[in-house]
This record gives sequence, C-alpha cells and structure tokens, in this order.
Amino acid sequence: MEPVSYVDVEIQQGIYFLTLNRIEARNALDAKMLAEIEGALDEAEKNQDVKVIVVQGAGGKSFAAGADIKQLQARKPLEALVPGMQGLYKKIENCSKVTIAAVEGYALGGGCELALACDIRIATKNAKFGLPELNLGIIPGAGGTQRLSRIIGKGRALDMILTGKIIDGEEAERIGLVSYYVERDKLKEKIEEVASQVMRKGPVAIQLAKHAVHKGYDLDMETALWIEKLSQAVAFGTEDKQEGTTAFIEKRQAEFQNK
Ligand code: CO8
Repeated sequence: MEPVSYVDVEIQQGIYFLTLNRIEARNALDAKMLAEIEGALDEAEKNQDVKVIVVQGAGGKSFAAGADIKQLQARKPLEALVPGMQGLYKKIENCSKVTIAAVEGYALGGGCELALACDIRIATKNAKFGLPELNLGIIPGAGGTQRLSRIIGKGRALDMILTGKIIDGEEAERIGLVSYYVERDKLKEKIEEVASQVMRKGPVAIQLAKHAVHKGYDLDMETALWIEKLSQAVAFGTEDKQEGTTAFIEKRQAEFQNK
C-alpha cells in the first residue's frame, strides 16, 4: 500500500502553507518527505497567486527532528556528495517567493538547517533549536556550518555545533537566530502579519532585494554593491516603481502589478 503523504499543502490568500506531517517520527526528514517538499516547492514556485511560502511542522511538538537517522545509518561516503538535503535547501534559498519558517517544538539538525534556509524565522516559546549532528559522529551537512555562522556569528555557531546544545525560542530571538518569538496561540496571527507586510510590497522589488542580500552576502563588498546597483537599475525600469512612487505622492496605497 502506498504510504500516506508526509507533506500537506494549503493556499490561503497568497500564502502557501507547506506542513511537514510525519508526527510519529517527530517530522524527521526521510527521502520521501524531502522529495515531497521539493515537489511542493516547485508547485508553489509556478503558482503566480503564491507570494509567500510558510514552512511549518504538524502536531505542535516538532518542526522537524532532522534527517531520518535510520536512513542516515545506511549512507555511504559518496552518498554525501550528491546535492541531497543541501541542494534542496539551496533551492529554498534561491526560491523566487519569500519563505518563512514557523517553528514550534524541535528544529534539530536538518530541521534547524531547513529553518536557516528560509528568509524569515518565527519561533514559539516551545521551539527548540539545535545542531546535534556531532552526537551521531557526523556534521551539520545541509548548510548548517555555513548558514548558522552567517546568521548568528561564528563564535555562537561554533558553540552550538560543537556542544550540540539546544536553545529555546526566546534564546533564539535574543541571539538573532529568529526574528520573532511569540506565544504558541499567537503564531498564526504572527505568520499572517509578517506575510501580509511582505505581500504589500512590489513583487519584482521583493525578488531583487532578497537575491541581492543572499547573493551579495558571500561576495566582496565591491561586487556585492554592484549587484545591488544592477538590481536597482532593473527596479527603476518597472511599472511597479512608477506605481509605488506615484501612490506615495498621491497619498494612497500602492497597487503593484508585478511588472
Ligand atoms: N530520525 C528518525 N526517527 C526519529 C528522529 C530522526 N531524526 N527523531 C525522532 N525519531 C523517531 C524516534 O525514533 C521515535 O520513533 P519510535 O516511536 O519508532 O521509537 C519517534 O520519532 C519519537 O521519538 P522520541 O521517542 O525520541 O521522542 P521524544 O519526544 O522523546 O524526543 C527528540 C524528541 C528530542 C526530537 C528526539 O527524538 C531526538 O533527539 N531525535 C533526534 C534528533 C537528531 O539527532 N537530529 C539530527 C539528525 S542528523 C541530521 O539532521 C543531519 C542533517 C544533515 C544530513 C546531510 C546528509 C548528507
């Protein structure tokens, strides 16, 4: 019998909710779930009505408890060289839509790395972030060694990776691992608030800004500033720029057309 789907999707007013649903294994990311995440991402990418993708975990106790350790155990060295989870997370980072990780419960290992690949992170009080891979004799291999240090700084990242310590949502906000920390019953409200702020912006400008930050971050300042300049030149040629500036002058809300 074909196993049930591990990913639920739902579109609500421009927001694509991608929910990891393998509650019995704390939403651990096995090959099937990773393939389903990729399929959902491709679908969201193609859908013009989707402006924001929210990644979340079903059940409230776990966002994702990392790669499936039972599958990991059978992996051989060369299997770590395929794009795999790292490739999928790069695809999430490169996605044309804005991505938000809404973290309740455990975001460990590959689960934490999934949240790190999203543009914006929101955590609840019961969120628990950690990169415990060293306990298993492996390293964070889905972008964690690089993205965590870029987001919270090298010292704090090394501390989290080398000790495998787990921090809660409040601590995650204090050190800048997440942008927002909310009570569990306020999560949906916060997601909608952040998503609607994003969705009010010009879609072309959103993409240009997102990619200028992601791509520019790893470049020398001179080249990164040139990317910014070129992106701005593109923005200057859009109808959205005319609409945005005209709306300000006319004291009304802009109505962007993605042009
Ligand atoms: N993989 C597989 N199964 C898991 C995982 C996991 N990561 N996490 C939990 N489960 C399963 C358990 O085996 C258990 O199954 P069963 O009921 O059949 O025994 C069920 O989920 C419930 O788990 P617990 O009883 O442990 O639940 P608790 O609520 O007591 O604890 C925890 C929850 C704290 C999340 C605990 O399950 C745990 O520590 N899980 C492992 C966390 C971890 O180490 N994650 C890192 C995994 S490695 C990784 O992510 C590498 C990413 C990079 C890979 C790159 C490859 C190239």
